[in-house]
Amino acid sequence: MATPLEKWVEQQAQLTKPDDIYWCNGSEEEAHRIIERGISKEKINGAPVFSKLNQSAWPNAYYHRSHPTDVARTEHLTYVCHADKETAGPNNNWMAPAEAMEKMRKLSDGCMRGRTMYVLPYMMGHPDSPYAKPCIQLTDSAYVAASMRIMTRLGNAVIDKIGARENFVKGLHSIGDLNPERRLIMHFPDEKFVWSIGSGYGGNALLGKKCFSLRIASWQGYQEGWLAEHMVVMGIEDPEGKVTYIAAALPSACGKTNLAMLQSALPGYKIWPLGDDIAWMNVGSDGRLYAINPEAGFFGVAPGTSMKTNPNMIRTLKNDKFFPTLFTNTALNKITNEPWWEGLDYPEGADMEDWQGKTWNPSMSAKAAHPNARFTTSIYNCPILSKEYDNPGGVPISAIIVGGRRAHLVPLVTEAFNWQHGVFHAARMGSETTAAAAHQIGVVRRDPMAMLPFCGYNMGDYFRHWLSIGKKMANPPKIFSVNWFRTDENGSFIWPGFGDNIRILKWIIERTNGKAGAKKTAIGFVPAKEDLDMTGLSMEPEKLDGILSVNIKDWKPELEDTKKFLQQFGERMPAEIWQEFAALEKEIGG
Ligand code: SAT
Ligand code: MN
Repeated sequence: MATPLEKWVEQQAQLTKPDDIYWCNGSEEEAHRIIERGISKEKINGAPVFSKLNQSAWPNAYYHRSHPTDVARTEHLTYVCHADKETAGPNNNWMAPAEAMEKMRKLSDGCMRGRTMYVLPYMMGHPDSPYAKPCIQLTDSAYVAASMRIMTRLGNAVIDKIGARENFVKGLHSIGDLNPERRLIMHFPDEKFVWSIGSGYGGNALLGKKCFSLRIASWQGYQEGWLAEHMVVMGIEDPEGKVTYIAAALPSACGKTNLAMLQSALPGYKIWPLGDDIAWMNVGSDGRLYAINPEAGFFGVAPGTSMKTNPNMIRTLKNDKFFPTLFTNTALNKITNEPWWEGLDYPEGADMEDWQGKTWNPSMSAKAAHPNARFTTSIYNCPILSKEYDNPGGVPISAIIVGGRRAHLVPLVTEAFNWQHGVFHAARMGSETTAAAAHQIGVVRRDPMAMLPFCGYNMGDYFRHWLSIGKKMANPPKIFSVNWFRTDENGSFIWPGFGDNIRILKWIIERTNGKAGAKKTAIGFVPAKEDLDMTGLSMEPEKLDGILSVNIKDWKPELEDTKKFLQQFGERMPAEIWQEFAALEKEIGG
């Protein structure tokens, strides 16, 4: 007798009409075959899905160009289909589930004709973790199939885990005709189902990532009492060998991957990453918050990544342990057959093609790599991976960092007075937009907890949920906000960032164990110049003072903008958040 899983796959095949169906087992040998199909059979925009890169410089590496209209998440085409609009909240596009299903059924009828349907059984989280979830994604893209093997724990064992269950996590993905007019990413939270058509790019197509592990999982977490967050998870080892774990929320393309594997500028400090994008967090029986990274790979922004900014990422990309590593929409040096992007030294004698395959040279004003060009590589390739990564119980979190990209106003680091105040910090978080999603770049958008595009339900309820999680913990993490991105009058970054961010992390972990000093300001505790370890970094004292100071009068427009944002959530926004707002308003004065 067919299992519910087999029946479901069969039903989707009847609708989408692939030429054949292939059940993936997750083996390396199979991954080679999928890549091979992408080289010799499947095409995107008339060109092969993959080409093989220079294997001695970049072992296991393959190159992919996505369709030129399909280079970033498309938030305006992303819907969360709860039974009612209020539950989805003003932070989501909403469509009634029946209408959405009907629309998708029409778009999907025969969409896999001439292609193979890959059945991908994958786990989000370690299979032994009580927090892990068995999932199935169907896709007609070799690129997506190969990427999912990197980004998740993919294999046959998941089929056994699902067994006779009906309520496994489901994803149906087709690249369709890649026409943005027929592109939609639909979420059905109560059914744990994501249905995506018309895109082959990252977060739109690798459905285990933002679609399931954030939008659907955040809704599950809300109902079940845990948190699914857009956060880095990392351990920081001090010179005595003590490791403190932290989680950090920064919007897409604000340096989460660089933070997760930072190479310390302070001697004696070491970083042990567990994840660079997603954290699932549960309250443990000891009253602390425990985090796992449900993913198994990195899907990071290539431009700006170099031996100077993130040597550990370059080492990860050059590691040949786990097959394959993918480069998407970078430039390509035809002479050496190596990927290239802005931030790497320009190779002498290069014959460069840009991300669209057009001849390029450095005198051109356009970028060679797309600003959202990505690499996809297994977390097991990371030479500094935390030994706790596969711990099914996760790691205890001592500090939560929230941050954004702000050229002005917001100090380098601020510690919230307490959990509730920290949730308010997160609620009013803003960031200047980047190329990770298709919209105007560089305008401030409120992005609480870096979750605005990923919270699968009303954000007013989300803050209430955060407040209630806080009440469940005897020993909650401290909450900090950071901003590495202040610029001077010439538009240059004031703080060096990257490896020097360890100075801020050191202050943060010392605040969690009462060792570091701070001064109290209207928005929270901020380090005085002398509270930061500046050993080996020369910086004009006035500049450092500038990025550590709070001129509360300047915060008026910020507060007005915050008010407008919070008001959208009406009755759903908890009174506690408005209390914190009122307290700050009072500090700013009329
Ligand atoms: O495209 S993804 O959503 O996977 C990456 C990102 O925007 O953070
Ligand atoms: Mn992200």
